[in-house]
Amino acid sequence: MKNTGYKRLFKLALALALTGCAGNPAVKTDAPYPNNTATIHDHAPEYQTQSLGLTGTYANSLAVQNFIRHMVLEHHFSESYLNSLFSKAKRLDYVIRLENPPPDFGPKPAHPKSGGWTRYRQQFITEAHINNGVAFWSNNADAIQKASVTYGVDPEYIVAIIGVETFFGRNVGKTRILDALTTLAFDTQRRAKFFTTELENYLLMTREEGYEPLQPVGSWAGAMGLGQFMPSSFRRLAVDFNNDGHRNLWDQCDAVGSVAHYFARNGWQRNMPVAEPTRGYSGESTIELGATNGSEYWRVHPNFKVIKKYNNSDKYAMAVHQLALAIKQRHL
Ligand SMILES: [Ca+2]
Repeated sequence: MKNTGYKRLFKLALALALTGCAGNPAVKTDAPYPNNTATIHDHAPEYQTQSLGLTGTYANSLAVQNFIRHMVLEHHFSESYLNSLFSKAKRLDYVIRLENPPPDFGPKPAHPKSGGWTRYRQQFITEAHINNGVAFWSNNADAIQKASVTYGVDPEYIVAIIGVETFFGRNVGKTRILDALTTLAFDTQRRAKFFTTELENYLLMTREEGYEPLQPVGSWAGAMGLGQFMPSSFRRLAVDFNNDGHRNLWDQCDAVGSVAHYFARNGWQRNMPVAEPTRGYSGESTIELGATNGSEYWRVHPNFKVIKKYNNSDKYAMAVHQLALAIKQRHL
């Protein structure tokens, strides 16, 4: 076993030396991922045939029991292992509150709220975001260049997404993913089906990637890493961009490659326009944003819609676009 460890270390060192990905990171993130490679089976010895039973918060939840049964039948997880895992899952009240905002009564306004865009923009188009974006780009120059060429994505948009999502890795979230997704799947209604599927993907992801399921942390909604991927996106689109044998979205290099891959798979076209200001509303490809001093109108292109695949909001996509341009201007 020792020999395997050394080989792995050697391979890791070689991969880092070749790619130059991990050198001089712009920000240091606490590692919210396991540093061992134990698989899920290590915790579920095969001789354990007698069910240990479900205890804890979800001891009497029929929905959790049914979910465990599904994972056993469909994906051949050990029942006693999942019982033990879900016995440690916690119901998080703040997650329930965030998923259920107070209802918005009244008719939908014909125009966006005055000032809504201005306030949103002020959160992301800041000196700190621009300067840290330039630093992130410099510190990950090789990876960003390689990702841009490999996937055909303009580099400034890779940087800007990571800036808007997690302030370049500083805010990757502190909620245990297992707790977040268990709470959302079994203690909320609105998107319970979606989150149940994400929980299923999460357990599969931990098994495939060798994560200990109680360890990864992220957003209250279960998004992970610098690019805030949900588990289904992680399984489909994350890439091992530093070639160390693991897809690790808390790693800057893997995150850069994975965000670019996400964009490519959603149809990004390099060197094509994203949006430009226009005067007034002129049909399908115009959006209206509520600024403090009146509405702004923008003509948007297919790349704008690709950004919205990441987060389906005009304000979000416009913030990514404007941050990308600001970072690029200062980087050059
Ligand atoms: Ca990797």
